[in-house]
Amino acid sequence: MSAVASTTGICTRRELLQLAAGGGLCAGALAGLGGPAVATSAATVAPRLRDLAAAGGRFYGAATGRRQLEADPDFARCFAAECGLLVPENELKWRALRPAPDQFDFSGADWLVAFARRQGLLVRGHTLVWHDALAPWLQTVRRARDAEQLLGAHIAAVVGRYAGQMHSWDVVNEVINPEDGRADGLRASFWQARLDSAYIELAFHQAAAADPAARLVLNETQIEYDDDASARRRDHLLALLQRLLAKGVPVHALGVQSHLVGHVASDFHALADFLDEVERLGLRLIVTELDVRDWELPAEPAARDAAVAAVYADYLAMMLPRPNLDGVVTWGLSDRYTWLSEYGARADGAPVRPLPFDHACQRKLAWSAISTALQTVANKTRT
Ligand code: 9MR
Repeated sequence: MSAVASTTGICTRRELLQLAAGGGLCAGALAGLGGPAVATSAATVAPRLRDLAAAGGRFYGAATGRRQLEADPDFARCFAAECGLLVPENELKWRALRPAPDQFDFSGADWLVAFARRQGLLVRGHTLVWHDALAPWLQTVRRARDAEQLLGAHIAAVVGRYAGQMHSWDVVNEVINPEDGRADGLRASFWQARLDSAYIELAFHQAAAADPAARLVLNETQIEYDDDASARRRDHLLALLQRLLAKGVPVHALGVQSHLVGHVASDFHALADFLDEVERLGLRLIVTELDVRDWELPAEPAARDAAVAAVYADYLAMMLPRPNLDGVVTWGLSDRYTWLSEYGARADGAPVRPLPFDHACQRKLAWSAISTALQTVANKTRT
């Protein structure tokens, strides 16, 4: 059974669920929740997620944006204190980087990479090839030859600019979509239409040439649950990874996005079996975009937080001890800044609470769940 523990106590998953149903708060759940790690009094500084992760040979990090860090010093302090890695949430997408066919705008990404360097954080690059957030002018590119030239030059320029500074790159993002009806399960995207599935190999080879040190990641979504749709995606994904590796394409890791839902209970056993196969292929694993959507959970914040934390606990109990896992990234750090405010809004209009820190950048039960899972791995590493 997974549990949310801390230095002074432990809160089992059952207690979290009782809490979600309106029960009282257990002692363990409260420990470590005194606030963000930036508190100045030594007495209130609990271990930070970045240190707990490092003690177990993992990293903990989060996605963020220049505007958040620049305009909100409290948030920036909390981010730098708690995270060991930063992912630009939008600044490295084509829409941000490519205002015109012959132009690059690196201002946002450069700012974030400089922030990370000042704070001693690793950086992950996200993302070189995606069907979404494309530059609008790309739609005028029709010929395969032009698309290939553009993609190659884009990757050479972007990956080359940050060569030696990136822990890893999401080279291709969300390329599986069986709903599009292709036999190989690949998504019918802009890139697929122009270059057929060759764009995937091309992207990995180009990225490897531009930065031989970065871990090259195939990042995928909606593969986490035990339902038929996820199972189909996992089957196509495994076949794709096998094909790429058999051809010598430099894929180093699978990114498991991990956008989870609070009202669906799971022990993630189907995902675990799939990840066993992926690890047997010799690939590393990264949890790249973890958050827990709370839109169908009760309105009362304490109950909601407990249900969200139980999902974090169950998921990370399966994920974190995996031998090939590099680390965990949450898609945002504080509920103050999350894509789910827009894309996962609640019917009752209450602000969403999917992340480890609340709107005021105070630690929540989800923080305890992550910290416990990290601590468990760190303890095993020591013994
Ligand atoms: O969180 C991101 C949001 O701010 C953007 O508007 C959106 C479109 O670019 O992308 C969101 O991030 C996505 C990530 O890049 C890929 N996986 C799904 C994420 C959530 O939609």
